[in-house]
Amino acid sequence: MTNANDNLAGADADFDAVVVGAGFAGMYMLYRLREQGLRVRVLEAGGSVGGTWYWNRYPGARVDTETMFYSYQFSNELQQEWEWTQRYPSQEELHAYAKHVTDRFELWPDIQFDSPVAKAIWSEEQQYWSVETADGAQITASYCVMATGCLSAVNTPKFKGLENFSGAVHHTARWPEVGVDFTGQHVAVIGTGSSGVQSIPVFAEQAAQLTVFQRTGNYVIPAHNRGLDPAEVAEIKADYPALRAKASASFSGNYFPVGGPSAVAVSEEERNREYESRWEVGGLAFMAAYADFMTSEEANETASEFIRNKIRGIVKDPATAELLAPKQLFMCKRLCVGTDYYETYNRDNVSLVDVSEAAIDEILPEGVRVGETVYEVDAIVFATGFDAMTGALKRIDIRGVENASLRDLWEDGPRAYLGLAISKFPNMFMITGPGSPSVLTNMIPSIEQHVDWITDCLADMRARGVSRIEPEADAQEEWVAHVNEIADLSMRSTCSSWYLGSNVEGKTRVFMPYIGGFPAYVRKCDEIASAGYTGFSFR
Ligand code: NA7
Repeated sequence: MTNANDNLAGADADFDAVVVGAGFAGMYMLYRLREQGLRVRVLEAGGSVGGTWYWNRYPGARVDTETMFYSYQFSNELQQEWEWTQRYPSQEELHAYAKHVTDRFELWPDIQFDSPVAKAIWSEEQQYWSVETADGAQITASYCVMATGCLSAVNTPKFKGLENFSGAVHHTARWPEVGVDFTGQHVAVIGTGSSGVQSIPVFAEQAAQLTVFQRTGNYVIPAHNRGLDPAEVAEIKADYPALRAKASASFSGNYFPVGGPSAVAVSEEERNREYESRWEVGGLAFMAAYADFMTSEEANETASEFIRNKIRGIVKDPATAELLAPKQLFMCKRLCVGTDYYETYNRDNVSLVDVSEAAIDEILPEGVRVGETVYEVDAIVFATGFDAMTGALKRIDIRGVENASLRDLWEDGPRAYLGLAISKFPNMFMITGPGSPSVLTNMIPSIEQHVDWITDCLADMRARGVSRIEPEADAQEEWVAHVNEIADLSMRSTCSSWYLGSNVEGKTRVFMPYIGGFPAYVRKCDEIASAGYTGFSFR
């Protein structure tokens, strides 16, 4: 092993690198940095590894991406030995996988749990980061990697009177480990994004009465979840590297069958056949039916109307069906994948309340008030999502050179170079940060690409004897302009969604992820690295 402190900044620091977060990003970052001989400490707010798959343990929580491809590929032994049981495994299975990876690569000793990070301060004098947890403990490290997740900062709208509610209040992303028993209870669910879509059918089975408060109806494609067939798994595993490469070469890093270029260039009959077959297969692959959903309103409307008609066919009460039928463009918000979601509204114990125009006015001790109506409930579930992409970073007080505050600099939206690093914040990296494809792609391959890029960059720096890296302001501005410019070409940037921050009151509306596709982004990162890290300055 090399002496890790050779050529590293801040040789007096406690660690070579501190990684914030022990989700799939932080776990793999730890593995790669340690492989390089670096001394690493991971600080994790939660009580275990897995990030998203540790926190989101609400009933019905499961991944909506085919798990044979939503998993690590960095170790062939790992991907060969791990046996997924389902097409879309539950949170429990994903958490078990995270723990298995942590065991297998002996990551546990370097992860400190129950340690939410409150501050990260760069010292120009010492050339290191000083990272402070909420209890006031500090560690210092030459490099700081933010593996804080894109959907981890919980969004709880500030409803008037919430503190006076006499029953229990839960958020899907902070579900109690011991579970919650709603048997015999009247329950309110606020929010109908993925978390609401997955949990509502499960709550409906248990609760005496379930009232769903919907601000926006979402497009929900059936999951058709099933146990994985051993023969199918064996076939994938026999050809894993090639299939992974094929997935990475696709626009979203997913292994989807690619459809035609335009939904309106084919006959209605052919188009509906395509939609039917994708509806039957289920899942996010519906999005890949045609390439022009985000550039042609006419094309978009064909998919929207197909799904609305499905809803009208499933939901028996026509008024409820119309309320559920989404009005916004298909794919503008993250597409949901569900099991018996629309069917649940045929149950006698489930009702839907429209809060798109008349919003929730307040929470009373006995329930939820909308206009003159009070919905009396024993419990309220917030399925209200996250302060996406920037929330987890802005909730930490991050200070760079000359005490520059990330919160202030990102007041009008995030600015980062490649979504990987930020000007004025030397030796700090982000994994799947704003300005990278992240949430528009299959997250685990995106995470691996970022972690590998960062590791290679640090190895290159050590080989060249440089210890400090920071994006140049001009290169960053150019990248941000490019990210915005291509976002404007897509209708995705035109409607309310967490991609734009419109779900959080007061958040500046900026389309945050890079929409140019995974392959184009990877090419750009690789070009920059091979040209000697253009756009970065070194010392
Ligand atoms: P989402 O997708 O952000 O969904 C949150 C839901 O909560 C959505 O329906 C919101 O309506 C609703 N919401 C938020 N604030 C309010 C208020 N004040 N009143 C009523 N309704 C509200 O979060 P999820 O946790 O479901 O999913 C996040 C991602 O995780 C998902 O996209 C997948 O990638 C996995 P809105 O649509 O803003 O009108």
